[in-house]
Amino acid sequence: TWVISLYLYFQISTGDDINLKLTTYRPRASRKSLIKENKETGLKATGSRKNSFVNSKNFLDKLKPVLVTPITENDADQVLMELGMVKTHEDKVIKDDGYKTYAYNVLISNRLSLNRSIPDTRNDLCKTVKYQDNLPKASIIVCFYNEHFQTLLRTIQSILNRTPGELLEEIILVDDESDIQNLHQDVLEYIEKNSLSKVKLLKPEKREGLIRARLFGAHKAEGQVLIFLDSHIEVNVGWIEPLLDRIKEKRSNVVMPIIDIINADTFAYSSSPLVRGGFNWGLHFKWENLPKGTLETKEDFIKPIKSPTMAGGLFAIDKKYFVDIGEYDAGMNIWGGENLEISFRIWMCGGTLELIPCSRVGHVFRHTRPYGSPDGEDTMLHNSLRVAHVWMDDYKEHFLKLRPDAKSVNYGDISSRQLLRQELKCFDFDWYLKNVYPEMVLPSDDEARLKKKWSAVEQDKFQPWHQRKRNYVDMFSLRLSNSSLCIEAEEGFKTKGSSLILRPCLRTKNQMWYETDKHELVLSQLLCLQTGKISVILYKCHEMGGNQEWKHKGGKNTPIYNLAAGTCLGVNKKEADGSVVMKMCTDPEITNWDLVSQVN
Ligand code: LR7
Ligand code: MN
Repeated sequence: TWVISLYLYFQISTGDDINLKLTTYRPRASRKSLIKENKETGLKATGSRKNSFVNSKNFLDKLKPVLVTPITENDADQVLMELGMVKTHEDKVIKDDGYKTYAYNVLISNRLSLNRSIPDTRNDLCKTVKYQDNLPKASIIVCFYNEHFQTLLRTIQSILNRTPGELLEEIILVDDESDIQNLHQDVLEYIEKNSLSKVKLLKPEKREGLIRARLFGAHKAEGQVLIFLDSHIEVNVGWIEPLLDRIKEKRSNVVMPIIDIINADTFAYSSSPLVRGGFNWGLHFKWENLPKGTLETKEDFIKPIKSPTMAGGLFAIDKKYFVDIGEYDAGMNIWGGENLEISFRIWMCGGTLELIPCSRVGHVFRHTRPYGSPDGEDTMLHNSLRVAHVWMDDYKEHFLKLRPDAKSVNYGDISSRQLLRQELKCFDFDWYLKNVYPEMVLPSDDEARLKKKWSAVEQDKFQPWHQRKRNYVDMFSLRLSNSSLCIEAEEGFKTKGSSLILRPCLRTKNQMWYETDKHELVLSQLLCLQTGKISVILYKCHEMGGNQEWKHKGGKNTPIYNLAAGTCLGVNKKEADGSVVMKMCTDPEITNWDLVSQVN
């Protein structure tokens, strides 16, 4: 592990990609003599953690770029932990500034290979599916505004690495007037230096917002199929074939991959369950469970699944069909609403919208959006009003009732979109609700009450599958190693916001930690241990990992690590009433802990 780690850091400091493949993992228990082999080079690293060696003098020199850096397997936690560590002041600045500009952990993104491997999250049956010959070629359109350089490059590399050349017409990057210094130039240089002949970098004359930027890209595209992707994604193996296959069957099939999760704090890649797109009367997109009976046989897990709406960012559509049904509403600004607009339009005007379970693409789900619109407009509201007035007939009243603030909002001229609807002879919204989305209920008082909580609702839309019952896997008190002091809540386990301090160990509720399968530490099954930059508090469990996700080796004398913070659980002084704080894990004074089981 240490050779590997050293190597990683060597590579990081030289700014190269991390080209190391760790293929062979033994279960944690039998890890004493683990072998790490780089398949492409045949180089091996063997040894225990304390004493490792490699079988070649020119180990570092000889490594050729390979497509792997597994970091999401359980056993690779160690590597990921290394990658996430904030070791210097400079690291901290990079990380903090990164969160401000991009709303995710760029420290980790910088350190990960652009060609890292990710787990194949498909159902096993997908591997046996045969697709038609002569699938159409795709133009992939990736718009970006102020995207983090390495993360954008990883998006591009993942597409190049996992898309058969004969199916890829081109990748069209649309730089939507990013104002990050040198970003445009750097991307251009990367394309030229690596002779990426299929990658084209374009730039509209002014900031257009993602909707018009996509239109700009689509108008330059030459492939038969358009695939839109966000700029912070990684496509998975075999992602494109099932999408193109379905479009080849019928050009009015609009298809989406399952959107896997790239954790914004750790960049760990994990599988998403099969959920479909819906919406609420505030016109916010939401994920929801599939109707009962959708998944009954084994085969159901790989069949296309009809979805009333799309999240927006990732889908494939026949180019001519895209034009025929009216592309996008060019009157929409910056961000929001276009996903419901195109969803309603596809269904109401004769197409279908489907999820393709065998196609998997990871997306960095951010907790916040790091940009607004240049003039401060609430573009989500502006765009939603256009959706409501063009497509929703009388049902728009439900939306308007929820948003009295919308009355004074100018949503521009919608006549050309109304004309489009007439010309396409689309079904009405009532048909859509009855035939495509019968599960949708009319607003109840409950939902009306929600109108004061829009921000909360918007947060919720992202990962509803996290909102399930907590699953406890262990229970212990946390004792400072070589002491008889334990962590407890200063203001009691029921107090949200309480800080944590050291007190003599007692078997009280106030010192009883429950660990969940998502690595949360829940004091007395109530509130979660949560890290700030330095402080540590008890807070409501949000079930989103990040600042509430703690890693440790178990047993005695283990550091307790928070990947999102890149730091470890420590104390300001090792005596009673000492405060629990976050510390550098490399601190010579690093605090280790004993997980003291409550039964013995
Ligand atoms: O002005 C802009 N110009 C741009 O080019 C603003 C954004 N963009 C780019 C941006 O760099 C990114 O690549 O547009 C893309 C989408 O912006 P994000 O990543 O900030 O949006 P999001 O992922 O938060 O939002 C989802 O909803 C949006 C509604 O307008 C878009 O449809 C996004 O594509 C969509 N993303 C997804 O569907 C991925 C899954 C997330 C969910 C749910
Ligand atoms: Mn996105």
